[in-house]
Amino acid sequence: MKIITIIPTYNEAENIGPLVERLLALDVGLDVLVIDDNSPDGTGAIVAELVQTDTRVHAIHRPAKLGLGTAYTRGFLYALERGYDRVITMDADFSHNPRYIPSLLALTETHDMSIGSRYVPGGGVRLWSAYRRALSRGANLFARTILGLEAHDCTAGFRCYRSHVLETIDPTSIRADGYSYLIEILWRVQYAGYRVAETPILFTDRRRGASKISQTEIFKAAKTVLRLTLRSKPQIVQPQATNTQP
Ligand SMILES: Nc1nc2c(ncn2[C@@H]2O[C@H](COP(=O)(O)OP(=O)(O)OP(=O)(O)O)[C@@H](O)[C@H]2O)c(=O)[nH]1
Ligand SMILES: [Mg+2]
Repeated sequence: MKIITIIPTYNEAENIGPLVERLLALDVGLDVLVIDDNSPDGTGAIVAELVQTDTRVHAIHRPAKLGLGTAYTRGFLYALERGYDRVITMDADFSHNPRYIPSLLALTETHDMSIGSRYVPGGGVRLWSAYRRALSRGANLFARTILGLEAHDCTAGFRCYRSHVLETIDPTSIRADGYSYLIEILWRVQYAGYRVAETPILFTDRRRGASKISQTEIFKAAKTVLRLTLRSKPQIVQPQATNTQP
């Protein structure tokens, strides 16, 4: 089975080397794809060096900060073109601990998509301010009640998709960015009838580097939820269901 982990980066020079090293040391046989948006701190050069030293490391260098959503989409296309079976996404800042990857992968044996979730029993957040906690909780409550999403952590970026899911939902047509992108993709996946599972994770605030979340990001997420509410459910042809054991 071919597995790829997509990591979008913007100013993650201190994190990307150690993270890639941890990922490659995992006993699951995965490749890594870093999508860097010409980070001013030189993340791109570090990644280019990693590509030279290990054939499992791949990189896409984009000319400017084009946003998290389009970075994911670019990565999904790369993975689909090259026939990967599983596509994992994670942040570069060690908020998403690589040790959860085996559980995420295991869940995709019986489900079409898995989420590393802060909001299921056993999961949680560490080192987050009360403000960030409230914000994240609020965003999820909003998405779950208004959009009827069943997952408990709808804004989590730590996910694993079976590749046929990405083919069906066509990420290139998603206009939303950042958290909104994650909400929209989950919305499409759920309403296409795919099976989504969550595994608890302990989410830790970024170890190093600067935060990129902004007020604008939060307003954008709220706007996306409202836009999706007003739209009819996606008309996606029912895909081949995953063959699950009773
Ligand atoms: N390629 C690319 N990556 C991005 C962009 N914005 C953020 N990222 C990366 O996306 C991941 C998530 O972004 P974070 O800055 O950690 O966002 P967050 O977790 O909401 O907030 P903090 O951890 O507090 O900064 C990280 O790996 C970032 O480096 C972007 O415009 N382009
Ligand atoms: Mg982060």
